[in-house]
Amino acid sequence: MAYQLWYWPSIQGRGEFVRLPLEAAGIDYEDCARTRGVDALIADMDTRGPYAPFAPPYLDTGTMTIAQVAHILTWLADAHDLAPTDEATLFWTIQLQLTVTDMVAEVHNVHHPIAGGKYYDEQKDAAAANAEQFRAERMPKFLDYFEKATQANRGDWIAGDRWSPIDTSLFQLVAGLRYMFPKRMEAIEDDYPGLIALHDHVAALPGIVAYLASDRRIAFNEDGIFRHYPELDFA
Ligand SMILES: N[C@@H](CCC(=O)N[C@@H](CS)C(=O)NCC(=O)O)C(=O)O
Repeated sequence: MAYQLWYWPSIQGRGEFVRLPLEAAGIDYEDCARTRGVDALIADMDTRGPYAPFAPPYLDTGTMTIAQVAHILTWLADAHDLAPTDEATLFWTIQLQLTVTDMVAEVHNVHHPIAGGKYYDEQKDAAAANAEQFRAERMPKFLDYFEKATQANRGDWIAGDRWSPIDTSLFQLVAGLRYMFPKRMEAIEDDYPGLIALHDHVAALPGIVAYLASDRRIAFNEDGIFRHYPELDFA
């Protein structure tokens, strides 16, 4: 039976971090809110009682429902034999994935520094200030950390000789930052050769090539996490 992935249907958002390894591994899934509509997602969350996820994305495996991106990816990697087999390496890749979650939250707060429930237009001044410190301090700090992680392994991937979900997540991070901050990324990308090589290796995976060319890949847009507001992007 195909897994049911539930996520907002019009954005890449956090759901993309789950879609990518499903696509790369050729795992059968239904992107339910895209096939059934956004009201179906809201209704579905309501049916899950005390076990309801706090927020999408969540994956219904047929026997249980898992929310939180890093948690979903840990389960998927284990269930589909994608995870590093060595325990220390496995826990390190989960640690990296949780750090991706942290960075994604900060990326979101760049354009929503005051309140997630308010529009960007209502917090533009605070967003400009937040973007400035994000570009100058947080972005290089996170990217330095991930770049160093790419040095742990001689091969094409973060760990071992095959990709795992942290690789597809780092691909998405690079792709998203390039969309959101094209000027800033162009200025600093050369500092991250390992990360850019990793991005390119993921982009060349057959499942990812097919996915990116398909209409299943939603274009980046200004409703998602990685939003391009030119007034927030400087080298
Ligand atoms: N830490 C969670 C965050 C989930 C999350 O914030 N989902 C967003 C969409 S990207 C949402 O729908 N949030 C609704 C809310 O926080 O009320 C994860 O990584 O899955």
